[in-house]
Amino acid sequence: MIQVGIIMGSDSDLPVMQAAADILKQFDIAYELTIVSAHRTPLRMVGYASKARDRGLKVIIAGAGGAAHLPGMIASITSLPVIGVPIKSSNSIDGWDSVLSILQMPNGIPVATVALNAAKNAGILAATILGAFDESLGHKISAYKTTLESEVMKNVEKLKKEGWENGFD
Ligand code: RP5
Repeated sequence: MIQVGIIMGSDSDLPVMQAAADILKQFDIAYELTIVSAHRTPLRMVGYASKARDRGLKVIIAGAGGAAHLPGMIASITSLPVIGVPIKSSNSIDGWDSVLSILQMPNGIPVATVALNAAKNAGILAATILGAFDESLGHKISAYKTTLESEVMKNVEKLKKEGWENGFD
């Protein structure tokens, strides 16, 4: 059963949003992915958000660039958690427009905003939300974090071998 809906304002967002799909796949979480534009397909946006919970989705990841109204508008309609991915798109002023549009939501309508282009983190956050209610998924997320730690510790050892004094261990 599909648990996560990944939506984006344009097909030009796909190269960034792909990372959310990739990490969800890694965690064996079923997802769907499509284009929903707040400005170009407003009725589709309302339909998607209104039906999401009844269709069985648990979390929505929404990415958009420029005047990025999609995540906030989806959050204004659905009772599901919405994770927003600001995208540095071709119409963006260095990504700031998108970051601020998604981040600075009014009281009452939160969007969990990740960093610019950080679709991978959006996927991890979606998995973490689902993992709060699913022990086996929770274990997978813990294991993933352990691999991150191991990678850093490998590099700590590598720097030591190269002769850098870390003064700690
Ligand atoms: C936003 O405008 C989309 O999310 C995309 O990031 C940006 C540019 O869209 P295109 O002109 O490439 O379709 O609504």
